[in-house]
Amino acid sequence: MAPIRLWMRVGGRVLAGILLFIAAFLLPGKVSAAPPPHAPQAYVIIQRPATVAAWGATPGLRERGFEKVPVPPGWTAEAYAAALRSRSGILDAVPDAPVYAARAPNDPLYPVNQVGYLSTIGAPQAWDFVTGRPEVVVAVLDTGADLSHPDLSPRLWTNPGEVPGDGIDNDGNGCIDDVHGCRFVDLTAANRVSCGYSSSARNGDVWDDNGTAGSATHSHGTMVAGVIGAAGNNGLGIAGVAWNVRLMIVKVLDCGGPGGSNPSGSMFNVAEGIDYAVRMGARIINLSLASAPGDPTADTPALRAAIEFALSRGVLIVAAAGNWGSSANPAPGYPAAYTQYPNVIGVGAMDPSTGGWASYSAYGQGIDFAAPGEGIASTVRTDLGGSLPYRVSDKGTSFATPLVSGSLALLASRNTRLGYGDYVALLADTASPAPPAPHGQNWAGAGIIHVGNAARRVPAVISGNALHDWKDIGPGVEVRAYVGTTLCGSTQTFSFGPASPYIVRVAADAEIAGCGAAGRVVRIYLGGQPAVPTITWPGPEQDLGLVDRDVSTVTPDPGPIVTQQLGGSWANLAHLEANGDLPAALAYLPSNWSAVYFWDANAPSPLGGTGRYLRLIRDAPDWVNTWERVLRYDAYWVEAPTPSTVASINPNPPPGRVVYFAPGWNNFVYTGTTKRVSEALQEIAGKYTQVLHWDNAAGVWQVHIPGQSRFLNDFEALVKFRVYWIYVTEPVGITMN
Ligand SMILES: [Ca+2]
Ligand SMILES: [Ca+2]
Ligand SMILES: [Ca+2]
Ligand SMILES: [Ca+2]
Repeated sequence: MAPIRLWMRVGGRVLAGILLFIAAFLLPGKVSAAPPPHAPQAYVIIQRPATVAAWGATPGLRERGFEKVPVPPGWTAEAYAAALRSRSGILDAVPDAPVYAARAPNDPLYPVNQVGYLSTIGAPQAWDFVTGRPEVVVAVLDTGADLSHPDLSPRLWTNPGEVPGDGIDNDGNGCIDDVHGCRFVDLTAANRVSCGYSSSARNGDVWDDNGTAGSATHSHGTMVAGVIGAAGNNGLGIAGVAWNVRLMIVKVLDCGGPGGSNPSGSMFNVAEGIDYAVRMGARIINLSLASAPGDPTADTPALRAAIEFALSRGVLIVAAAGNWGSSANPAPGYPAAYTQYPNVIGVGAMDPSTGGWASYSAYGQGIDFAAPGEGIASTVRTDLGGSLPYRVSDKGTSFATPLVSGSLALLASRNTRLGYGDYVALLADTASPAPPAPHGQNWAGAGIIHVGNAARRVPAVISGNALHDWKDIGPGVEVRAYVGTTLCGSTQTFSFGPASPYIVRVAADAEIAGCGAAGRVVRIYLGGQPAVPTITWPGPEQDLGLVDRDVSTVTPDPGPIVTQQLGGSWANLAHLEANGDLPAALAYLPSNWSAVYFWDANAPSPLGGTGRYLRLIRDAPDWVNTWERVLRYDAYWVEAPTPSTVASINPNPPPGRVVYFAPGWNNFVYTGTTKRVSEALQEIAGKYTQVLHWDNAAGVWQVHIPGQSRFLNDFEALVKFRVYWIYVTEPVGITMN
């Protein structure tokens, strides 16, 4: 559990309250040697009969008889409450219940400039579950970013295939020295003049050059990046929505001229930027930009191709509606305007002061969500000479859009294994309804996002191989996931090469009551049988995408009677009866046996070394027989001409029995719990080279070679009471547990 602060957040008053509290304790004067007062483990809330409140006054908690009393040492809160309930003069007594503050970051601008709109979208509640994972990469296609900004530089994506500063495109992706992202800005007559550009080179120069010192609008890309993913809880500036994801900086907009008011670019460069971001591993692409409203020339084949490529890779494109909602043509620009691409998410802005449509926000077809677009605080360029590299209030769909991107990045961090459509559906299912706007048209899609409710609802995805005794069980077997007695997900095994894996989606408690929550145990059933091991629902900051969780049903232990098969010729049996002299001790065998052999691994071999067969041949003269006494759990061979069965009392050997093996082949009855060979023989790992089991029904040896792919092994588990042969390279013992 991440540390949870036990104070209530009330705007900026938290700090003031704490300082006063500390000051009161630090008053000079008395120095006391008395021991510190007992700090109770818990409290009980009692209720006495009400006292009379002042006439006309509403009785408060005290007047209504409520009081909080500490639980004495040695008592549980429940027991103490029960004892108090039996006392006269106390109407009721119950243990006090804990409450938790939604996780608040310590960034100084957070409580002043961010808590309002970030609470509107439920970010503090989401942070109780997830603050972002570095493997989730969000590409910011914008004017670039200040790569040196202290709240951004720790969170930048880095291209592992690129050597910085050598002027070479080391990874051959078409972009030179693209360490944190790539620049797709073509030289034009206009930007040569306004920005001083001299080249269209594709390189890693993605520094934000939007605006000039003293200009009112600047740092567009640096701001957008900060809204998504500024480092949170680092005691510095602001917190992004997702504190720990990584930001890929792709520069597709120019400097915007000396005033910085109108950074611009070309739709083809945007398409290139999308293509680059998808190829380099971004899961979410933020576009706080748009074409002119409904501009048909912006709907280009290249843009469509880039979006379709992103769709094929499951990458989300989150695009601003535009800020012309009060103009003659209020339709969203491209790409937000697309309705045919489920991975393109159009974002409109709401005004937190009214809870409704922000009048500048474009509206109409293509809008999927709304988010606050007013009073947004973020990072700005450090090289423009401001006293703080932050702006505390800006507005526009440009800043509503990264709130949605950051929220999707949080959901993708909580479970990295869901599809893009799952993340969108989680936001849609939990969005707050948006009030209608005067124009009566779609400005908010599914509503105003609430990532706190969405994060609570993120399902787990559990995948692995479905096995019986850790051996493949084939496709088409029903897989069910239960938490307690609640069915939380189901699927079937499918065929994948020689394996039959499963991928099951398991609902969270917020979706199906009783299902997943931190620490709860998920049990998988295969074909109706419970499998092991069970899986614990991950806690905060852990990934709900759980891979390689192989689960296996196991052959149950035999009951009080063990039945063994006697084959048509030689059969390998375990002696489960008491120790005894031969042949009387084998009286339980069917009468048609002709010979029994026992491999004595410790006896001197007539050929030199140790290990030889001892024999007992029926009706042979005594001198022919070399085997005189049989011990419990010895495995031996029986020759019998017709199939029959042998029933013995199951002696249920206690766990902890140690069986010793000499170098070479050894024969043993496994009496531990049925489990993986590697696990059952963990004590002697590296000291055995083969395990064999004779399959009486098929008349073949089954072979297990440690370290070999399980698909090449004939068996993968040691099953209780089966007989095995093992080849060991040195004297060893195994404990049967
Ligand atoms: Ca490169
Ligand atoms: Ca390079
Ligand atoms: Ca920060
Ligand atoms: Ca859309």
